[in-house]
Amino acid sequence: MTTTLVRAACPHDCPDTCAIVVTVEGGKAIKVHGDPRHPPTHGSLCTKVSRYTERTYHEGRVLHPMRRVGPKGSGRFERVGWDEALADIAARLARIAGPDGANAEAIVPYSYAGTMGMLQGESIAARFFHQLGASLLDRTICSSAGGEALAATYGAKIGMHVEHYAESHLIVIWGSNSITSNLHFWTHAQQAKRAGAKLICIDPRRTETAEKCHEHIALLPGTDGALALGVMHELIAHDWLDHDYIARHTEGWPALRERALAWPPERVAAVCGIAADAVRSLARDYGTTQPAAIRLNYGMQRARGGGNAVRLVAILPCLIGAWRHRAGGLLLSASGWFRHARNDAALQRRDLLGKRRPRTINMSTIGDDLLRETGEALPDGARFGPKIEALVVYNSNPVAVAPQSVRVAQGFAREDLFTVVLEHFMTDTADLADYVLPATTQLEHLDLHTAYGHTYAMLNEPAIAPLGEALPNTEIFRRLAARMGFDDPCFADSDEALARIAFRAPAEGGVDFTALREHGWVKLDIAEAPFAEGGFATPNGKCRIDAPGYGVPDYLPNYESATSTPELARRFPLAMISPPERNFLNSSFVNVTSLRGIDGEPVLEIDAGDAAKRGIETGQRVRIWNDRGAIECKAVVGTRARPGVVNGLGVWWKKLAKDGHNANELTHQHLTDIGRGPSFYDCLVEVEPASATRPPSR
Ligand SMILES: Nc1nc2c(c(=O)[nH]1)N[C@H]1C(S)=C(S)[C@@H](COP(=O)(O)OP(=O)(O)OC[C@H]3O[C@@H](n4cnc5c(=O)[nH]c(N)nc54)[C@H](O)[C@@H]3O)O[C@H]1N2
Ligand SMILES: Nc1nc2c(c(=O)[nH]1)N[C@H]1C(S)=C(S)[C@@H](COP(=O)(O)OP(=O)(O)OC[C@H]3O[C@@H](n4cnc5c(=O)[nH]c(N)nc54)[C@H](O)[C@@H]3O)O[C@H]1N2
Ligand SMILES: [Mo]
Repeated sequence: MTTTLVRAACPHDCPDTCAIVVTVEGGKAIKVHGDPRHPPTHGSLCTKVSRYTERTYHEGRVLHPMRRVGPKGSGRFERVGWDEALADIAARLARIAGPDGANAEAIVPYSYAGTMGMLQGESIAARFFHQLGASLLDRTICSSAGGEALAATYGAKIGMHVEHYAESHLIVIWGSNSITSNLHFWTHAQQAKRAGAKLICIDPRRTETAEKCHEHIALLPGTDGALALGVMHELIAHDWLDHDYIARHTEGWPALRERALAWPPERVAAVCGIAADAVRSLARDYGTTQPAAIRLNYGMQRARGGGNAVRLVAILPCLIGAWRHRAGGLLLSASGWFRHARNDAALQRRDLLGKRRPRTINMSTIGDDLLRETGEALPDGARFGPKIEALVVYNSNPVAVAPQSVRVAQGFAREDLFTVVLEHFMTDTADLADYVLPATTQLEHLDLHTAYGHTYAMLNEPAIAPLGEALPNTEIFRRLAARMGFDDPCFADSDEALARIAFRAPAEGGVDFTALREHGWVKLDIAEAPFAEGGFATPNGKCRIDAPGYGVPDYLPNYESATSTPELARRFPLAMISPPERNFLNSSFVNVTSLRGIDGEPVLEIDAGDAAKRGIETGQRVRIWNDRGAIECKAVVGTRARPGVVNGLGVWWKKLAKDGHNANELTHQHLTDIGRGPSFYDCLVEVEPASATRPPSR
């Protein structure tokens, strides 16, 4: 039997985007391992992706087109041929779109980052929906608050090289559980720690990462903006400022300086629920250590004021001149470094819209939007447009991941909604589809990747033939386009042809495809300390402390908190956050038995004092509820949760949880201050021992 090694890239929504080598024997992928030559990920894979063959050959893979036979949600499907499925889907979409596509906005694509691939993400799919004139989708569910906030401040989502954290003398890990969600960064941080650097973690939860740092500041969720203002207060009071850097490379500091002076440590401490000395000590470390680096991540931006909080934290490196060093500054996302390299216009062909300007649906309010009628008045006074009649879902599992999922599931359950889901598995979303179409996994298709935690463009070669009748997303939309009679030649582009146009040419700041094919990855050409002399991506190169359209950032209290909604807080006194679970990737991998087995069932972490007050002990089943829903979990009492905050880990498949529910039944659809994102971690609940007689109904 011949053994071949195939070069691949991890497709998942994670900053690390690892280089993978797949071992193939007799046409079967038998093993995946990290590629040790890839500098940012150096040959190690996480627990999840090292099980990728188990996921690909999983007995639950959808391998044939399936059509619903029972009532919506009954889970009864029959196998149909591709031709029959595509003919019927095309006919139904054409009927909904109406003559001349006048009602095409009633059709909505729903996709996110199940794969982050440039081809299997938004290439032929985007062309298809543009040609159709379907509603556009605002892809806000993960990072839009922080992303837009960073771009408002620095002009783009750009920051430090992840490798340089190894040389930092102080690392502040702010709103991130690196060991869980950014493992390869953690390797660099550990290197720095061994060389004597101090590590500080700012996170309401005592995470695996927090317990390995020298200090942990367990603030209340959504209060990071106040903490950043408090740090500024101390930097000013002790004159730990780099006046020269501020004068030359920022604009708007005087107004923020004024604002920060109103935030002495005692006020910050009261808002954040921490000791005033913790604020002083953080500011002293930050103001007196160089090079100082912040690893900011998306945890803090999932609350009402998340965008402003990101802006406040992002400004700190300018105040102390941290950017002068290559091991100083900040990294939230590196994806903006690829903005000139990617040729999304060529891949996605927005020009196919012509003069049409379809409405935009925000994916974070899909629950409400699926339940709206034609022309309904919206909270901002605008009108909704046509009722949503069809959804085409790919690379996403909205029934599990979108906020306030009681409403989402209600929407998906509409008998008059036509839903097509392209998937690997029968997820909670696929269960509510009219058609489920089998998609290939990363081992079975060609793709290209950029990254948001490092600066290497990557290639993924197919390692094995598609299983069963599975097809790449690109091919499914190609065939559907043909059925719809879309005759623009762009719908005939093969994956190979798409790969060759996905990046601009090297002379235009792009990536050489031949080099990519030869080496598997290409590093972008970026200066070692890119902002040592300012030169941010803003029009005048300065950090915009006062940014047009955003103003000077400020602390905004949560939608739900003791100060903003005291009456609600009396009924629901605990703040719930629901951060990622180490052994899953959002809702992906929940169905991989060996990974689910590690935890067995969803848990709720609760502080010992809060538990004692409610008569709750570890291992006991508890009911967690608010006005939006109720779920049941196993309680874990202990030090991971701080007083007043409970942690419900992971986005479980509802149907694989004992009670058939997940944490998103408690979250709401209010959007963040910046970027129109969800505020998953801005959520009040109450907890009690689950009674044997009362089911978790609402
Ligand atoms: N294993 C694993 N890895 C993942 C994922 C996964 O599900 N599992 N998800 C991937 C995805 S989609 C993303 S976007 C990234 C996310 O990457 P990160 O943003 O780094 O991910 P998290 O681990 O969610 O870190 C968020 C941390 O913020 C904390 N937090 C919650 N609220 C607040 C707050 O108000 N302030 C502060 N300071 N901290 C807060 C949480 O307790 C959590 O520890 O991770 C990716 N990597
Ligand atoms: N309560 C709470 N909710 C959250 C979060 C949280 O922290 N707390 N995190 C949020 C965040 S950060 C994010 S990014 C979202 C993530 O939400 P999603 O992007 O929906 O992520 P997943 O849950 O991983 O679902 C991705 C689906 O895509 C499928 N898929 C993968 N590759 C392919 C492919 O090539 N083709 C097709 N057709 N399908 C494919 C997978 O099988 C999987 O079912 O969830 C958000 N929801
Ligand atoms: Mo995400």
